[in-house]
Amino acid sequence: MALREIITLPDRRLRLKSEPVKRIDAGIRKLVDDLFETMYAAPGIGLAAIQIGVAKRVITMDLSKKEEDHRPQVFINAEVTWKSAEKSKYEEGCLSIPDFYEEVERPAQVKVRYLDLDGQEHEIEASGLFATCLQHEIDHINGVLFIDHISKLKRDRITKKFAKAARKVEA
Ligand code: GNR
Ligand code: NI
Repeated sequence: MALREIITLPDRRLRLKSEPVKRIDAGIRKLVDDLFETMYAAPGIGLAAIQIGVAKRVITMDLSKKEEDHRPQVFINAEVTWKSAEKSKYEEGCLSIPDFYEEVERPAQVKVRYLDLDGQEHEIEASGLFATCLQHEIDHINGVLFIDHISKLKRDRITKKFAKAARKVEA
């Protein structure tokens, strides 16, 4: 396992559309291990491979509470197959947009189709935080960030802040 660096705004790789996984081999299993190590260390409740610079449709997640045992989940080639008309709001954050939190409105329930690490296909229905996190991570593998779902005014403010911070580091 290896701890990997999480890429942050304004890194343009965050806007890439990730490629489907064709074969679940040792490379993919290593990628999943690295994602878990990096996600737990951050700490975060979900992580998409593109956040460590790998444009493959691989997502890890663990929604267990601190007091509970780890409940690691892997979603390969995940896609939303159905969204509820009902919406819900949740205050989101993103490891690739550090220290910024904003309420995001999304479908309250979704159905998601994906492959597990054995290549078995599943279709699940999610609600609550699970639905929010799945949509946040599936957005990542499509090059979409949670700030794309907030007002343009707030999005521009945060985009500019990160662009300016990056220029300072460079200078
Ligand atoms: O750790 C994370 N917390 C979180 C909180 C609300 C909605 C989504 C998330 S995902 C985030 C980790 C992350 O950036 N995943 O891409
Ligand atoms: Ni994120």
